Amino acid sequence: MASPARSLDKKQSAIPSNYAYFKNPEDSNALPGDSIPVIDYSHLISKDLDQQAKCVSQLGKACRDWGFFLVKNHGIPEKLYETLFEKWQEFNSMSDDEKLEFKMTKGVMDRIRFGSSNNFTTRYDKVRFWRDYLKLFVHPDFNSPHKPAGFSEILLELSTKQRGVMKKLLGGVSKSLEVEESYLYNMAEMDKGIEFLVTNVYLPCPQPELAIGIPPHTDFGLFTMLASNGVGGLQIQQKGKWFSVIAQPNHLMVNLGDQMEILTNGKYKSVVHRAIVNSETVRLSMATSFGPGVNNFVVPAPKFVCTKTNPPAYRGMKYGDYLISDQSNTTNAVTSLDMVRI
Ligand SMILES: O=C(O)CCC(=O)C(=O)O
Repeated sequence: MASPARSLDKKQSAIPSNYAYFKNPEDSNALPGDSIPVIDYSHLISKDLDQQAKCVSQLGKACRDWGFFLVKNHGIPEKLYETLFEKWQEFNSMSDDEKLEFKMTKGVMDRIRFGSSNNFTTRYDKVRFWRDYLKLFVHPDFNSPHKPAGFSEILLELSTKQRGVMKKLLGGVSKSLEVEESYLYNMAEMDKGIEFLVTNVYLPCPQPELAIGIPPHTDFGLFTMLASNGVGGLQIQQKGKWFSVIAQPNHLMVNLGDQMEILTNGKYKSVVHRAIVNSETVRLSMATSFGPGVNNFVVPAPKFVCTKTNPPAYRGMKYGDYLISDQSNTTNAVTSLDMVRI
């Protein structure tokens, strides 16, 4: 289970050939993401209704134009993320034997799953990815490794705080679609919603222009909130062009996912993104995907469908089945949406 990225000799100047992803090194390049929208969360929850309405309109524009935005002033202390990343690094520095109990045993619905590269690292990957991960289901039931000491506590605290931010953001997204604040939350039965948390580590890579951390993909949930240790690496696609997201202190990065595209009948799109690597610095990230309840049958919501002028563009599917199918993907398809597109 040792990740080859981890066992590389420090002086080694080339990646193992099964990590070569980019045929043309220039394909890892991207435009600077300085025009990516930034949402001021304090305005979204402001008592000043004009300020709030302006923010909702910015949020709607970000969802329509980018399927992605940064969130500042979200109120979650930066220190919590720093502690989380310290604990995540402590986890990574445990021996392979110590981590063995967290390896996937039954399948992608394992509540705790540690691994390297993709979900099925040895059986299916043609090209391996330059990352190790820990995947946890943290809602409706909270699951976490019991070591190192303090890891579980910080994961729970962050996940609880992020859920509060998620609820407000989803309310803002609903309002931007001119439906009541609780509309998307209720349609997706978010009280029972699946929250799937992934911590990633991307070690310095001797040939970052050839390797990739995570290849282009969309996320399966409604939206994903991402925090990092301040090292850049996330790139998003807009109109066929790649943009590098600038990692700004204590800004959350939010990308819309497949269930948002389905529920809104394509008004808001799930954004394609990827993680690239660098040769200098360890990059750490924590991605939290907020999705509907496991048994929620997700279809385009009635308010976004009109049989004559705007028929449903997606078939319905139970969210639990969608998630399993997405995570079991053996073809490395960019998006699972193709399963349900009409
Ligand atoms: O680490 C990142 O920037 C991206 C993470 C991601 O896309 C994922 O975990 O699915």
